[in-house]
Amino acid sequence: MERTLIIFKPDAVQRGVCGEILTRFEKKGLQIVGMKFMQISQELAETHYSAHKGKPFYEGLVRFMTSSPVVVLVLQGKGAIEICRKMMGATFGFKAEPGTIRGDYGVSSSFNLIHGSDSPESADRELKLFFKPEELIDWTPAIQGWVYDLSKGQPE
Ligand code: D4T
Repeated sequence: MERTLIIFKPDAVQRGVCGEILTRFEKKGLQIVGMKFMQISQELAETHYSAHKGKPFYEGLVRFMTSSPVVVLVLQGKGAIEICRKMMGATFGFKAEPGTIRGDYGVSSSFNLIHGSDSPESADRELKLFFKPEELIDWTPAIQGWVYDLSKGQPE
C-alpha cells in the first residue's frame, strides 16, 4: 500500500469544496490515514515548493499557499500516488479534463485547488514535512475486503 500527501489549497477551503473533493477520494476506495486543518508557514511553503525556487511563479505560489488555511491529508491505497494525480487532472484548471477535480472545479492556473505528491520520493519527503509519525494512523477499514480482492493475500 502506498501513501500520498494531498493538500486542499486555500482556494478549495475558501470556496467550500473540500468535502466534495474528499468524497471523491473516499468513494474511489482510498483510505484517510492522516488529516489536519492548518495555516502553512512561509518556511514550510518555501521548503515544500523548493524545486520551483527561481521560477517566475514561485513567489506568487508561496504567497498563495500561505494566504489562508488549508486541509492536509495522507491517503493510502494500492497505487495511491498515480490514482490521485489522475483524479486531480492537469496543473491548470483551464486545461484539465472534465471529470478530474481541477477540470470540474476550477479555471485558474495558479489557484488550482489541490496538491498531490508526484512520485514515491516526493510523497516520502512531503509526508515528513507535514506530519509527525504519530499523526498517521494505521487502521483497517471494515470495507477493505470489498474494495480489494484479498483472496490471494495481497490486495488486487
Ligand atoms: P502541485 O505541485 O501544486 O500539486 O501542482 P502540479 O504538480 O500539478 O504542478 P507543478 O508542480 O508544476 O506546479 C506547482 C504549482 O505552481 C503553480 N503554477 C505552476 C503556476 O502558478 N504557474 C505555472 O506556470 C506553473 C507551471 C500551480 C501549481
